[in-house]
Amino acid sequence: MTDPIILTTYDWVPEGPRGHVRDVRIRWALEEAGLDYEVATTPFYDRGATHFQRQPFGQVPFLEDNGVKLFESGAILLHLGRKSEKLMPRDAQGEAETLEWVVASLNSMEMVTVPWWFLRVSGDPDNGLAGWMNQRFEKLESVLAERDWLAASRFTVADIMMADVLRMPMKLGALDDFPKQRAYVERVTARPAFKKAVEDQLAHFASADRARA
Ligand SMILES: N[C@@H](CCC(=O)N[C@@H](CS)C(=O)NCC(=O)O)C(=O)O
Repeated sequence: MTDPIILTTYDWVPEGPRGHVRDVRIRWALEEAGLDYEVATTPFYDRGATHFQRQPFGQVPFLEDNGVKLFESGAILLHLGRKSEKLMPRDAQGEAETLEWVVASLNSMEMVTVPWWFLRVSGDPDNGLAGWMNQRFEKLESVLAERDWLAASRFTVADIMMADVLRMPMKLGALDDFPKQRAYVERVTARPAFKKAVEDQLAHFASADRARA
């Protein structure tokens, strides 16, 4: 008998990041896998010692799975991948491809997309990162010209991570010249588990608004 997995996110966030707070990646994977889970909260404004013990940077998400505690959305997705074959194949090559593309999503793509969009929404649209970011988009475009899914010729947690990383640049028009990536994001986010994850996150923060009113 196992307890539900506990996913922690903020108790409230401003309007801007709603739908994009990184707990959505984890909700999405949990929904895909059909794993039993509950959502817990930690204060957005008053980040105390308990929060920093669980997430050393005072961020979300973090997870507890029957005594196993971990932070970092990539680590959490890979942990869930080990729990469910729906998220990660069991053959060695398929698993290796899933691992490499989860890490590539974070360390080759998100490491430039986040600074780009953060500076852009902070009032510095010509922040000089677009050229570097576009080099990455050009390479990924070639990859996605040849396949529907990043790893193992099937949906995996690598697609959750990459599609979620690409969502904000796409929203801000950065993928306008990259049709394969736009089609990829549309294909992956058409999955019912993604739609439920976003709806649940939006409902969570809307209910926090009502509680604060
Ligand atoms: N590398 C971390 C990044 C986590 C992160 O940036 N979380 C955001 C929410 S999406 C956050 O907590 N931001 C508040 C802050 O950085 O103070 C991960 O992937 O889990």
